[in-house]
Amino acid sequence: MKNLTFANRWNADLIDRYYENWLRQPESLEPDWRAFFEGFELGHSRSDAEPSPTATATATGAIATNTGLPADQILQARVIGAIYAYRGIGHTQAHLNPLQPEAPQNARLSLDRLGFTAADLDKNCFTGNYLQGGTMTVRELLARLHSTYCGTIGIEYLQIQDTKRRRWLQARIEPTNMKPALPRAEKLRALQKISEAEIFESFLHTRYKGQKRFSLEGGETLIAALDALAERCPQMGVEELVMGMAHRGRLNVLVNIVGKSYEYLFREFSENYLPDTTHGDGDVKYHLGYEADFTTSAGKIVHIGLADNPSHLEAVDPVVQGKARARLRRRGDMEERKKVVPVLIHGDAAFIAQGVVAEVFNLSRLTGYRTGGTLHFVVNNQIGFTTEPKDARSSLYCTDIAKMIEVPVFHVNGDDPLAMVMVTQLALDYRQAFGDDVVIDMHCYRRYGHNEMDEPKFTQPTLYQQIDQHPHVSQILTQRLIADGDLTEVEAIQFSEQFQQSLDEIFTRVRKNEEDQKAARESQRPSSLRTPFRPYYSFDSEPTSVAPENLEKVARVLTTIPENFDANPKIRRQLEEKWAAFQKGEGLDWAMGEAMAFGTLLQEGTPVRLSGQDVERGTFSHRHAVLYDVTNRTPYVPLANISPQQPRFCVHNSSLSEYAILGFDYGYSLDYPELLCLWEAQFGDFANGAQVIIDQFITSSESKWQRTSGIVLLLPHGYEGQGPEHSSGRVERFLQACAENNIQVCNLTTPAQLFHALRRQMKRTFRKPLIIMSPKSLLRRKDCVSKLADFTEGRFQEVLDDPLQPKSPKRIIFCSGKVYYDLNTVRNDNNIRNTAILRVEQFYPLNTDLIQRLLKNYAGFEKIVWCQEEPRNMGGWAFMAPILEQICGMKPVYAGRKASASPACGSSNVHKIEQDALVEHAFNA
Ligand SMILES: Cc1ncc(C[n+]2csc(CCOP(=O)(O)OP(=O)(O)O)c2C)c(N)n1
Repeated sequence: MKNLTFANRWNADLIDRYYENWLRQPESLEPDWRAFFEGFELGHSRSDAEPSPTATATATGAIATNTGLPADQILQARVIGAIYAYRGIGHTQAHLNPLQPEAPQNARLSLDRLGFTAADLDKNCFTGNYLQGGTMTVRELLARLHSTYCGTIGIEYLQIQDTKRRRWLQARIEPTNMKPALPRAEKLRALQKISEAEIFESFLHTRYKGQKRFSLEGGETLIAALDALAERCPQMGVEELVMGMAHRGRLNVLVNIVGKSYEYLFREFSENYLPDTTHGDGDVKYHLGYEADFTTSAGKIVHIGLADNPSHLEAVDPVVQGKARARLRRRGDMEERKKVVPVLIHGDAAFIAQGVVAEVFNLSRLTGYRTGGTLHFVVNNQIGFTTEPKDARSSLYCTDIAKMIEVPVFHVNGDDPLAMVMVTQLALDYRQAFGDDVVIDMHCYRRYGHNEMDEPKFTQPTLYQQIDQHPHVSQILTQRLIADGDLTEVEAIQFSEQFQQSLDEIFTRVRKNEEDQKAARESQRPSSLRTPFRPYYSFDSEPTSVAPENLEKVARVLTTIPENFDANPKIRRQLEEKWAAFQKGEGLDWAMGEAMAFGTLLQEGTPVRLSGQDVERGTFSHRHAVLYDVTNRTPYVPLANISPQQPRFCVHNSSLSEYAILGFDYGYSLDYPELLCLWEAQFGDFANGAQVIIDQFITSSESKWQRTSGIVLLLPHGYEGQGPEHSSGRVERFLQACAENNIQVCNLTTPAQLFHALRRQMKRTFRKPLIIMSPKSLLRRKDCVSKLADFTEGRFQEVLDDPLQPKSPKRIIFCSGKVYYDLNTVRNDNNIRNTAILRVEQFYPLNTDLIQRLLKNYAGFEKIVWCQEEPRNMGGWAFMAPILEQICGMKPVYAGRKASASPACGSSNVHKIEQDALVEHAFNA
């Protein structure tokens, strides 16, 4: 305790540390220190809480102690307690809600509950690690703490365990008192941006009555904040912002931040507007993305892109992360991750309620998925459609989910734009310093209904009466700037008149001159990455076979264990077998097919990224893309050692998420089309956890937004008696979504087919998502192997002919995937000669010409059968039956499981009985 009399700024950190230790393990400290912290704790404990044995409540409610400690030490302990209390819960009495005239009061921060009496106020105290130590009166201290932590900004940061980060924040928060000291030019710019935002909305409101625009009004401060962000980017080393946001205020952001021209946007609103797509379905205007260069007031360029997004709230979040990661790679910033910043704008109701938000937070520090920190803005208008916060969340704040990753959360009153600008600048600086996310929760309101056709007074009559009376944020800021001497009344009026006038001019021009419209539209087309929609597909491709010497180089690396590397003996043996197979030129298995596709692509300069749960080893222990030394777990990645010049091979075990991870990799594939980007599901069944990404992005983004992706989905699929959730990649769902050549759906049966399919994916001039029902038992099936010649000479075959080429078969069985091997076994075992088996390797786009060509060799067949292992309402049956009928001129017979509510049965015995029956049926039906 003696030390305490010497408490000063140099040992404030020490006191802090002792305090943390005391909280965790009081007995670890000396008795003096224990007594000190007990006093401290009493100082800021609730007076109605159970008193500690050493404390008694006095008649005034203040706490007296009988520790025997001198009064000044008790006072000092309470001072430290008060500092902690304000830092921890000051935000609960910050004035955040613009619709409330007063800030809320939190009794825990009352003088009484902090343990002070009026008589303490003029006593001097030591401030510990607050403002680097020093002395001031208790009155001054409390006033200052109140002003810092309970103004129009509420800050939550004590959830951050890392002292460095907390100290950094304190150094920015406490000396500035969280009172923005912006240069006049920045203040005027904020006003200008808010005015532009307001006038833009009111312009659309009066000119395009009845059209949905999801007005930002009530939250216009967002535009000033985003502008301040872009303005600060160059000095913080940021070259690009990758943004994602939902409907609210999107048009405003597109025009006032991203740089879409007014002409272009107004044209989309005009009655005569027809999108200029000849194919594809397009999308509503408040879903469309855009990208352009933003020029700062200092003449520097920041590239800003806003991602296209569907109505599904928050679904775009992981996509934006993937896009940002791809663009970081483009800019060669794969270590520090400072040049590109993802920015996500959320609604309060969606942010706390949509689970994908938590999934995305969880990606923020993972090696394969981190993007160097995301800035989150919440347009917290205190309502979700008609639902109020009490029905929308169980947490205090809509941002509480962010606390799971220990990042700072700023709550800001949206009627204080200068505070928003200050916090935004601070947030970017923090992100650049620590590579972490930051959350800014802007408390505002929604001036109209959910959209412009919606009457909010049906459900929130009193709230909306209040909102009707509430002044616009531009008025509030104008008054403040006038009061501070930054602006004259005349200047303010002039500014808004000028802007209104220029909008009027643009509007007239748009109406009058169709030609101008076209020119403006063309010149405003985003320059990169967006390709005109053409539902183009070709079965052709550049050759995908590989010269034997190149294959050998790859195979050698894949099967060679480095010297001094102590490999697992089973893996060593497997690699020896693989090398022997390669040398023999036959018996190359599935894993080899995949690894040789990756290896040869890398050899030719194409980078590869594979992501998903446990993909490094592979769920079924077949891949072993990363080997671990058995003595020290040093990793070795054979595919990263193909050649010194090769691009990166990235393989990442992912978090246990489908939605966020598939969204991420889809986003990656959009903005890095030169890379082979694969996502593997643990079992295909789990892909439906990512159904929103499949439906809203992968299958439809080309048609809606002219965005093409070459992502590959590997979905382990096959009926092997493992039960309802380990059998089906739900091929039927993908087939139902097929149209306009949007995706490719495959169910492959040989390693060489996989090799060519993966290589073909990168060798063509167009990109289409590739969905592969990938195998499980076939990974080890002895007859599911390919010859080396299939790699050096072959190409991908959409339909595989029968290798036995039976003469004049009476029956043709069509099938796809693993069941082929079961059929072939029965045919061999029973010496059946009159049946040909054709394999549909690519369901969509289906190469019907090829089927017709193959059938010519089997002229005279009398019956066609579609055999599948999936239930009748699943698998390829519904898709293939009408096509086969058309091609063959006869109805196909169905051989497969009966229609079923669940994809597979739970008993492996029943499975076997069913499987045997359906295979037999294919030959007898
Ligand atoms: C996943 C999903 N569920 C439901 C909806 C329908 N919906 C559209 S906006 C909205 C309310 C959103 O509230 P909030 O997130 O607070 O944003 P705000 O509209 O208030 O800006 C709802 C429920 C949707 N678009 N997406």
